[in-house]
Amino acid sequence: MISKEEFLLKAYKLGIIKFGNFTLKSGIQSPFYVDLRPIASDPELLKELSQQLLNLLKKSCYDLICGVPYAALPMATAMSLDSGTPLIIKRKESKGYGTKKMLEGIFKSGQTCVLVEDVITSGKSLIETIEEVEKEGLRIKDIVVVLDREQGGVSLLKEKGYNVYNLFTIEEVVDLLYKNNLLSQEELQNIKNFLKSTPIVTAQVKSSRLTYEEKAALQSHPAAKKILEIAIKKKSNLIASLDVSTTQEVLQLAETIGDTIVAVKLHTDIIKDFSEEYVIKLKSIANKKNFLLFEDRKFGDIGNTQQMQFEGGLYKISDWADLITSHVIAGEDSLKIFDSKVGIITIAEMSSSATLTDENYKKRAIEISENISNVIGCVAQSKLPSSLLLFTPGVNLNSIKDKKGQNFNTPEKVFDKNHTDFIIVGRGIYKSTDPKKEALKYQKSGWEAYLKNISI
Ligand code: 5BU
Repeated sequence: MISKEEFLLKAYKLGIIKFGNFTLKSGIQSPFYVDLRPIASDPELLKELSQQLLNLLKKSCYDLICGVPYAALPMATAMSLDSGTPLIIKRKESKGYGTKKMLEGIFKSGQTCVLVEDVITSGKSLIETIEEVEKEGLRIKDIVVVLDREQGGVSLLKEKGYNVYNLFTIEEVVDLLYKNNLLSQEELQNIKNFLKSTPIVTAQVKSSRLTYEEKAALQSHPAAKKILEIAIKKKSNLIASLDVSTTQEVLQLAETIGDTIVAVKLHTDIIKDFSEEYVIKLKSIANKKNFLLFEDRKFGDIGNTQQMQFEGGLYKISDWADLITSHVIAGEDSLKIFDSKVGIITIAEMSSSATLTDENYKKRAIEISENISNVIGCVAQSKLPSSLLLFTPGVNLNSIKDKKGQNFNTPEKVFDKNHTDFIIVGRGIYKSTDPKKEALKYQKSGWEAYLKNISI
């Protein structure tokens, strides 16, 4: 491998940096212009660049490489060939949802992907790529960049928790060129003044999370379509978890807060006086107030037992639940026994401290969920691929944890960080002295967080 300086001088000869007076995309007048694309016209130099970039990543662990389109594509390809790491390709053009994929190549959610970028200015293109890649369930920890124009992009990405490794900063480049008599003192000063005086640009990026309308168009299961339609109609993404112990309390709460929610989530096995009559009354309130019935049964057994638990026993869940939760612990076949009418929500990741649902578990849970047609989404505490709806429990506006292992986040946080679809609130509502007022508060706060999430 040649030195960085030698590499730069060879690249300079190809015309990757020009000095003069240039108008940038942003309208700013710049005394230099950088374009790294010519490097691909010199295969030896491209190979050299790939080695330099791989060297920056020598302490990183990753399964895949992805270049930010288009300029970094040859670089990422060369790195893939050099390192034997599979390449994935991100499309630049927008696609008709449900028809073409945004990421091409073979990958599985949960894998770690390194991003490669040629020049970073505000970080906008990188953030767009990150959103697309993470949406498919891939993890990004490291980003490698050939040149940092020192305009705010690197700090923005670091703030967001990514490691950014850059081969050069623009300052280093001009210093090296000056040292090699390729730049006059005056030009050097001119550039340095420009760098000092140019305002830091903050990337304004359109969020790439899908809207409820877009998700409804993607979903084929009736329960998924229904919950999204209710969300749009009621301007609510709130699921109330009514973890109370009598049918009277459930019915009363359902009646009181029914207008503000998309579903009532239940743990029917904690109710003392369950009866068929209760189910009839609850269904009638659900119809009147337009919300779904969601039994949080968390099935976790072999298919044969789960089927008996779902269809039989006291509760006959299959008779009335629109949605149910199930673990994936017993493997894919155990999930195939549920009636196709019920929407299954798998448990991919739990909200409790020290849960065993680590990254690898989540990755496998997502794979299984994507293979079963009536799985409509997952319970998780981080982003999911856009084909699955994300249901987030552990939401509370007033607490950060309880004393039994539960962790809470605010609606704003789970939308902002995880692009959730539905918030699940238990004690925040049913334990309050005024559940109606509190449900309205969560409805409003969840909806505002969603609107903010789709607009930024
Ligand atoms: P809370 O009172 O807001 O903590 O109630 C949360 C509800 O969501 C409760 O019924 C839990 O059983 C449920 N839950 C959860 O809190 N965390 C998880 O990871 C899963 C379910 Br899965």
